[in-house]
Amino acid sequence: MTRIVVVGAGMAGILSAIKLQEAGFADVAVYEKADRLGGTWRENTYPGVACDVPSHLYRYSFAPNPEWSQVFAPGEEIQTYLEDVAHRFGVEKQISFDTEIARLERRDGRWHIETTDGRHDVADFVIAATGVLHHPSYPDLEGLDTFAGALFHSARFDHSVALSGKRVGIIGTGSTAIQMTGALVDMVGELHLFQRTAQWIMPAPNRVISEEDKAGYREDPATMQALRHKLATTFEGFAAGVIDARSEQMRLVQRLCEDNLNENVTDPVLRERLRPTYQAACKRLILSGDFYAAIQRPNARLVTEGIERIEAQGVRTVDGNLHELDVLVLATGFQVDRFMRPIKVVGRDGVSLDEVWEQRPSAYLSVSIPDFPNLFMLNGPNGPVGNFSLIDVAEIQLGYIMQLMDCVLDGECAEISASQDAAEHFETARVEAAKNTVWVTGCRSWYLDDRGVPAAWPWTMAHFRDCMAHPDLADFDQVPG
Ligand code: N01
Repeated sequence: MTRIVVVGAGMAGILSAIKLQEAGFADVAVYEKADRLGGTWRENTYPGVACDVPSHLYRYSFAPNPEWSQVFAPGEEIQTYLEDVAHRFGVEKQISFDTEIARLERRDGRWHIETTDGRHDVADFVIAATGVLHHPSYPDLEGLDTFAGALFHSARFDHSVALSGKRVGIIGTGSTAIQMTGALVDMVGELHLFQRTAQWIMPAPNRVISEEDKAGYREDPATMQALRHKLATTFEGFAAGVIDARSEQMRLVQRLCEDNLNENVTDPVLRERLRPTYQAACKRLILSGDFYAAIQRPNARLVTEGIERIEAQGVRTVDGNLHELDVLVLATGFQVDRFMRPIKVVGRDGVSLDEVWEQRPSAYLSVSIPDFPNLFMLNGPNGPVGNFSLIDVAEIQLGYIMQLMDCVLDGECAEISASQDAAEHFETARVEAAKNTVWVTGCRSWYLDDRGVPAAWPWTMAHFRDCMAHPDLADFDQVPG
């Protein structure tokens, strides 16, 4: 019987388990290092956490949900949705919780799996569903360990710390910090937001979905489908805009963001401190309906002076001021180049993934790595990470991966992986196309790799769908059994 191991029980791992079960695979194991499924939605529990893709778009195509409470559902609701879907489709039993994989090794034509607690398994295929925004990035700030108050990363939010009336600092102004600012400002005594780089904010109020609308979606799912279609069209239009920095869509986004800033921040000094000096959408565009109001509350302080060091009492900025704090939250993002790592992955003829990815991660069409046969990635390197529903992306990738698996299962070959030539050709084309995108118009962001090349899909969603519809088998090494 074909054995398949899925790494990770987040959104993409659950998807894999469901789709593999549907396709008749009876021997599927999902390894999850935590004690609960949910991935990013299990880990990010900070106040204000919500998806920045509308919920009617961020859901499995086979599990529409008429119950979303808001346009951008809170994280907890998405976590419950994922748990509910896993339960409804009966895949929870396939998940081994508290089981972290330490090593994946290709030996004797199969994948040998070793867990951190010394267990072993063997599989014919491995699907890595390990996520992108997973490993917290901690800032390299002097004195971080000397802070006397509570200090934690946004993805490790410590809910045992009482915030009411406290002086709370947030380092960072990415999507996380912006969401947290709106949620915390009225709860805390003082909120100090440490901004290294200003952000363009696209106005996007998080409207509550009425009971009447929900009843309509329940009674007539076609209306929900129509809404999803409308949202997808809007997002794909935006995504088509970001790959051409001079596009009409980018001009519109720029204007909407400028109007938002000009019309909603009254103090001209604060307004200019909040005004970015780069093109809107160069960094991942932030959607928010409450940030400007929050940062203008009397107890909110925007700190734009650079951080000199962290001291026991708070944050010392380069102008010599000490911003005294009780709590410091690091909303400083993620190490986005990890993917399956720190798992030690050893492919054909002993080749190690750490060596192959020594400079930076790459993969043919973001799913397959030369010399790592029968191992595939969902939301792997350089895929469509920005401005799409990652659930849609994973569903499309999984359909492609299952066609590659069929080549083996139909006996056409024993192992399949992208050829070196195809992977190099894809990478060259991707780097070339990325030159036109808004992501390279002069800002620092997590989209950019060590060379400053966007580690993202620089084409349209339609092109992604075309590429992923059917594998071009000429691009693959197929080793006979
Ligand atoms: O992280 P980020 P994030 N000193 O990398 C600053 C997704 N997301 O967690 O801009 C001072 O965007 C850094 O400053 P700068 C979404 O895709 C999704 O906010 O580099 N500051 C920046 O402001 C998002 O894009 C949802 O100058 C330092 C911030 O930290 C992605 O996650 C919700 C610093 C990091 O911003 C990541 O967002 C929220 C230092 N030493 C987020 N180091 C959902 O939909 C870093 N910074 C679930």
